[in-house]
Amino acid sequence: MVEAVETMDGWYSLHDFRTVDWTSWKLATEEERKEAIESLQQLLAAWEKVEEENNGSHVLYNIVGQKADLMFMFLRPTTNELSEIETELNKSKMGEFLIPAHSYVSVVELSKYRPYKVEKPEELPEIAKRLKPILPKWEHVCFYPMDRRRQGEENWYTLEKDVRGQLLYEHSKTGRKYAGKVSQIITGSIGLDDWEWGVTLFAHDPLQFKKIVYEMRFDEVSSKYGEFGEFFVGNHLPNDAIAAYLNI
Ligand code: 76R
Repeated sequence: MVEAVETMDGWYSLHDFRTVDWTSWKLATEEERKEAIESLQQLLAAWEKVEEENNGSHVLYNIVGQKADLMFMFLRPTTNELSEIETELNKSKMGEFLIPAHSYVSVVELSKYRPYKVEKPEELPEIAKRLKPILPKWEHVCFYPMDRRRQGEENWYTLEKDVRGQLLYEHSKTGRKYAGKVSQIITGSIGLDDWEWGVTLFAHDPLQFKKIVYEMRFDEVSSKYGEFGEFFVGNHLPNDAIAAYLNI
């Protein structure tokens, strides 16, 4: 029988996409808009405190194109906290002007394809840091979900573990060429959301998303076994740029 791989799982993740209801935003009074921006700043300040205390992490990006306007990505130890955050945002004054556009639930994942010398590698500081990462606040983000193919001869789930491990090792060699240019967080979503993995990439230059994804298309693990969902790409929205972004 084909052996599954053991995974190391870290913080739960919520990608929360919102569209600004620009019509009601424009109809709102100056005071209401101010109150709404302040409510968002308050939430961000509270989430920053969580991040400083290493109990989670978050980022906010402005999505390019019509799929959404904003993407929040939250990492927390439990799905309850993610749900609370989502509700908190909905209840806030800003929430009155945010229409849910899309969401994705997953958990930060590393697999144990390569052998580790210790029994509990998830406790090694460098691994623990990758399972519970402080999200980079790089200028650009790219998010998309993906599956491993299960069709005819191209079935990832009938490949032996060492073969899958070898293919992923080849894949990682392509990935490493982008060190410093692209930072990736792989989140597992089997049993949690519609696709099997979420891919979140951060870059200083959005062209690097096209370069890495294109180059990886030729790695066997993607050319034979990769199926991809919808792509979202965005620009970092730092706290001090939110008011200007919403200013009308
Ligand atoms: O353990 C590690 O993180 C190192 C080896 C590695 C694994 C096991 C690795 C390295 N990846 C692994 C697993 Mn990856 N990765 C993707 C995508 O668009 C595409 O074609 C694929 C989307 C990108 C861009 C990317 C980048 N990787 C995985 C898995 C889980 C598969 C499974 O278990 O079946 C998926 C879905 C996936 C997808 N990967 C790297 C990168 C980069 C940049 C690296 C090098 C990171 C580094 O070494 O610093």
